[in-house]
Amino acid sequence: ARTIRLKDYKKPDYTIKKTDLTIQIFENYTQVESTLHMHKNPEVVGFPVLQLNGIDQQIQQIQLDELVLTESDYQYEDELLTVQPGKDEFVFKSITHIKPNENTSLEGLYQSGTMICSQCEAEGFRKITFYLDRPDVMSVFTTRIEADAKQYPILLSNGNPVEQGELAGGRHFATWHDPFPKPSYLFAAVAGDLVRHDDVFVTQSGREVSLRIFAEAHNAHKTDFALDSLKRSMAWDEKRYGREYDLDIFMIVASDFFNMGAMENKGLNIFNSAAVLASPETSSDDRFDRIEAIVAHEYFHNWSGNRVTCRDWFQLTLKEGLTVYRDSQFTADTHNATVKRISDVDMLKAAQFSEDAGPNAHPIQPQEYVEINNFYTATVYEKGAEVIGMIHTILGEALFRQGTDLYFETFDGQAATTDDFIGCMEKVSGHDFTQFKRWYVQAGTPNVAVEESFDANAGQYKLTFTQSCRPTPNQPEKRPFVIPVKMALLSEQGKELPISCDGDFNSDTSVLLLKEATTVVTFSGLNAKPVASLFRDFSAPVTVDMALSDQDQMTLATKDSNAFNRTNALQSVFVEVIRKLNADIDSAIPESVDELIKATLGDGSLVDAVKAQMITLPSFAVLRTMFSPINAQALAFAREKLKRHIAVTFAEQWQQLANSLASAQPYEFNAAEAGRRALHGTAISYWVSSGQVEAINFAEALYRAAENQSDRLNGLQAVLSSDDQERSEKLLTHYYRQWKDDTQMVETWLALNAGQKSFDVAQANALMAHEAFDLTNPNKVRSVLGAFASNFEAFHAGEVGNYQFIAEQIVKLDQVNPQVAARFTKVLESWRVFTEDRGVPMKQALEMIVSTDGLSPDVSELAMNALK
Ligand code: HT7
Ligand code: ZN
Repeated sequence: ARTIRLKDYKKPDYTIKKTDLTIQIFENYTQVESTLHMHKNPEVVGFPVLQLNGIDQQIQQIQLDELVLTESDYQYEDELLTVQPGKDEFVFKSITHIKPNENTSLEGLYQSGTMICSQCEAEGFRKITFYLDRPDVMSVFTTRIEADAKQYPILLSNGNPVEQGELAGGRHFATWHDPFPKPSYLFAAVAGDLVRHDDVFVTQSGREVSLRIFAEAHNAHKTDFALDSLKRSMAWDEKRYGREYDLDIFMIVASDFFNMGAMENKGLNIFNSAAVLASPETSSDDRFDRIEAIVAHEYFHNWSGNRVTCRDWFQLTLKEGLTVYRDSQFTADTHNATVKRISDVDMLKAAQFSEDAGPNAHPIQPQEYVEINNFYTATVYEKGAEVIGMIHTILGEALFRQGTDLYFETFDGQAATTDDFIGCMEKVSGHDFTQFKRWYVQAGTPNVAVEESFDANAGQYKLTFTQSCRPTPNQPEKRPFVIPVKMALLSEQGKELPISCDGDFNSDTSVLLLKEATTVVTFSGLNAKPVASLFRDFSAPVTVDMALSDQDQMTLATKDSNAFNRTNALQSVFVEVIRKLNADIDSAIPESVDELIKATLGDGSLVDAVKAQMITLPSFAVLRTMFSPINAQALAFAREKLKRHIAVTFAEQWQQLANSLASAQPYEFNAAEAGRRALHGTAISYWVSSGQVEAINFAEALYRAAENQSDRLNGLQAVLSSDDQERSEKLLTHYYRQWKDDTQMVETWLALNAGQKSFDVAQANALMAHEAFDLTNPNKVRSVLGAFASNFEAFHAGEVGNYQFIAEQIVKLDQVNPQVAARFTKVLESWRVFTEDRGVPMKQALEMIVSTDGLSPDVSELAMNALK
């Protein structure tokens, strides 16, 4: 497989001004007729050959202007069709056949349940027809779809509908025109027997936009929440970013077979059913949260991604980092900003810090790739959003907004670069981002070591910040990053003190900038040693080492006025206790743990959701990034011991909360109610963990009586985490019987099974043989293999044979769906961090994968890197 490098970027020799497609869907194949109105790039001398991308195209006819080419006039090999146009302006036409019903990769045009749908990002369009399948070729598309009228009454594509009608033989057609030039990755087509739900949005300039959500009949009753989320997203983007929707119609289609969450195709978003369909009966609060965020994310792409797109795939973070940042702001504005920040940072630490520490570490702007699908990562998305967030932190809201306005105006209708974006920020602010741009090209999570000293006589407090960043593949040395430290100095009572210092400190934003490897800052006018609250709201994606006295740690964990930092301080206490227990399971649990839990539970100023986040122990996904080597069993025991300690010590309080936080009111999804249910679930989980029989009875009763999925899962998950195997099995059997006809509930059921502490290979095989499982359906695969692999206690602290099992599944899945298979190789890439008893079998499993014949570039790129 070929390595693609950013430094080799070259403008295309030819562009496609206009694309006319006719897609005729037949029983066993689909015919695609494509007419491309092409121009030679005026800067190019002579007449280079035209090479169009195309995968699995059965050629029926190739034509240049009026001339039908014979086989000797063109060449089709290595997924490229080569012709010689010999003109500045010409029409290229192809007629090809493709087989959507045999396409299990779920890229290109494929069958999903009863419908046919498309997925083109990043390079799926070349599976539909021959094309210059690269994002800097932007074209105006007109698409006509023809199909059997009974089987596929709904025919959709991008843009506005222009014509529809009947055809002979029970067939019909619909034609769509998208006036906005777009790259092929934003193309979409759908044919199906779908139920439609309508709404209307009136834009700020008074235009009426039709909103439509389509789903197969079995999913059709769950679209209200997504429609509502969409309208709120549209209004928010107008208000916060001045961005108005542009077409007359905005459509969403729900698909049961989908590789990722959703896709922002122009005017026709296609969603994984699990990321759009919600009902209180079947969706937990987390699911509602996720759906709202994904609907918003895809909608926001209409500007950050579609109107302004990426020049090449090395610019992916330009649209993804910015859009993740925008959707996080939307959720923060809509619900509770602290809750959102805590959960985003948790996710960053779990998914991105581990990526940065592993063999596939890459900067948010990778410099090379083999398979672009492998770069839709937490680094490009989530760390990319953190980088945008740092720009916001440095400039402040007003300048940041001027910068995005300038960016959208200047590059509207163009394929842009990350430099173009930064250039706009520099223009509006006069700030020099040259050094800051290192965040785009250097991989790895920087560490900031902080030392403090206090001179009581001079009233001076000194902080010394030393930044470093470990080597990552191909980057042995890093140059210093620009690191914004949002900060406050607190009195022992937690009061914020005025800041006067000699550092690069902005008192309007409370942000101190670190630019050197070592920065020393002296704060003056202090009559007692302050407590430093640093990196407030996680102002930079770094790890921090600072030795704090117990007293300062307590001040931060109980009194810091920044709720994010307060939570972080409390969680650090848990981490340190787990660290001690990990080294010696008999070590004593300090009293500070009890004091902190007591103070947190008794603090009336904290909202329920934050309370729940504060007292929940750090997940294994986060913990594992803090241990090297990881002794999986020791870590599992350590966390369990601390959990039981808190459970038993506060059993009475958990019981009281389990009762007082119960509600018989009808389900409502809002921040306060979701927070109440989160704290309720946390209390029940601790109470059950205390071992009291009443607790597990309470959890089972809650499960059985629940009228919404959040309550149901609060009860069920508590039972499943207990040692009561029999009861767990009974409830899981009951759950499946009750919900076996609901696709999303069945996916959850599979994941609940695979999430049990005792889950093993035998159970995994049984689950994969169950009628509910389907290897060609990514949601089902993720529910079983994904849930098993992220179940630390079962997967890493269980049998070492788990690694061989997952390797075998990856190899099998690779034949069906390489993109999804590749995601699972990441499970094994951290083999070097584990103690040998796990690390060696993990490595052997990777070796088995790599030695397999016919591996996809997707899997082989990641697996080979992991072994380097
Ligand atoms: N821009 C999309 C990324 C994507 C994707 C989506 C669905 C299936 C396959 C895909 N490959 C890449 C999703 C997003 O970030 O909004
Ligand atoms: Zn996106």
